[in-house]
Order: sequence, then C-alpha cells, then structure tokens
Amino acid sequence: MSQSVNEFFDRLWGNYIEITPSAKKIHQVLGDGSDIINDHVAFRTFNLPGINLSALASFFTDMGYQEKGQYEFTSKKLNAKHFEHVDSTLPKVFMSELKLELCSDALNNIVNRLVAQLDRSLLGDSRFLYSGAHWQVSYQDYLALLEESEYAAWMAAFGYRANHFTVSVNHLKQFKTLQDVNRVLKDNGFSLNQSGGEIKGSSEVMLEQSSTMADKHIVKFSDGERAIPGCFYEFAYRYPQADGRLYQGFVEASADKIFESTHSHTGR
Ligand code: OOG
Ligand code: NI
Repeated sequence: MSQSVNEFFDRLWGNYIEITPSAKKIHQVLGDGSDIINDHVAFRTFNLPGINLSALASFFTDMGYQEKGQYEFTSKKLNAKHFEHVDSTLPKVFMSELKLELCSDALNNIVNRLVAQLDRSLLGDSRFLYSGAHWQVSYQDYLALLEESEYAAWMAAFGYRANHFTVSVNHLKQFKTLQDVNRVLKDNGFSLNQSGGEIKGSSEVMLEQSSTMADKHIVKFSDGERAIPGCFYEFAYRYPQADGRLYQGFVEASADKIFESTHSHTGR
C-alpha cells in the first residue's frame, strides 16, 4: 500500500507539472538535458484537526524526515516548519498552515464548509498530499477569501498538491549565481516575483531565493471557470556555514515574500 519516497516525489512532480507547464520548460532552459536537483518542495494547509501541519508532517516523518526549523509569519497568520531527510539528495519539505483562530468568522465559515466535504478516509495515505481540492467552491467564495487571505483563497482553489518545487542553484552545472539564473529565465520570457526585490536574502543570511510568478490555471468553480494563479517554481542558492556545510534553513523575511508568488500581482 505505502509508496516509496522516490515514487512519492515522482508522482508529486507529475501532479505539479500538470498545472505548471513553465516548470517543465524551466528544466529545459536550466538543465540542458541533465538532471535538476530540487532544494525543497512546499505544502500549504489549514490548522484544522486531521489536516493541520503536524498531521500532514507525519507522512514525511514516516518516510524518514526529521523536523529541523520553525517559522512564524505574523501578518499572513501562518506557521511553518521545515523537514530534512537523512538522505540529503532528497528535497527538504517546507510546510505551512493558516491559523484560522486569527481569521474572521466569515473566512472560517467558508473554510469549514469546504473542509466538511473532505472524505476523511483519504487521510491515511500519502497520496493525499497530491490529491487537489476535495470540495466544490464558488468563485464568489474564492473572491471573499482573497480579500482577507490570498493563502486561504489558493487553498480553496487548489487544495493538496506541491505549491512549488525549488531548483537547487548550487547543483546546476551551467550556472554559478542566482543572478545568472534569473537573467536566463527573464531572457526566456518568464516573469519573476519582484516582491521584496527579485533576489530575497543574501550571503549574510546564507540563502538567496527567487521565484517565478505562478502559472495561470483554469479552475472549475461551482459557478463557472476562471483562470487564476496556481503553482510557481523557486530557485535557491545556499552559502556555506563555518563548518563548511551549506546552510539548510529558511529565512522568514524572504519566505514572507516567496508566499506572494501566487498573488495576481506583486508589490501589494
Ligand atoms: C511557501 C513560501 C516560502 C520558501 O522557500 O521560503 C518558501 C509558500 O508559498 O507556500 O517556500
Ligand atoms: Ni520555497
């Protein structure tokens, strides 16, 4: 029944590129046919029983992952943790959750109505993590969520899947810096998230990150179809620590801006 960690990531990737065609093109542009190593993948959820961060994280601890870092995003009302595998060739996992007790009653009512439609018997299998949205949602409710929390609106429309994969720039053969990667992406017509600057972070915090703006995807809302931002691709360059190993953590101030890659436009 349970799948291997490699099968899990293959299927997660397959599900992600179905709605993120630019990720496939980026592999051609950056990889030039050779393998791309992913630094991390990211998941989003609501902090409700059975589907909160700690519940979903157990799929990863079962696969041999360990919790390594904790993060807080006050204005976005999010918590996050990151997980690493003993096999360092496997991507890290960044998982966040929306703190519903800090959100309005109106938002809670919509989210509870959606989550009530979820078949709880699916929660025992790691396939849940790329099973999409388990509910009918109207475009009107999507817009109502968007007013208060873009994160909640994204979850309502896209549900359970990788929000993004992240290229490890350190492992790219043809590129030495994140600046070079960004230049080639822009030359090839990809638009990058400019919130907080094109490159978030620096050598001082030992991590530099950039990301595309999410591809638009047509979502079937209960009251019609609309094209809205789905998933994006991220790029990470890590610096060595005093012990010579690359820094493996995340940087709150940078992550706060990466979340905005699923906004309709940046700089809000
Ligand atoms: C996660 C944003 C943060 C990072 O690498 O700092 C992040 C999200 O958009 O769900 O991925
Ligand atoms: Ni990320």
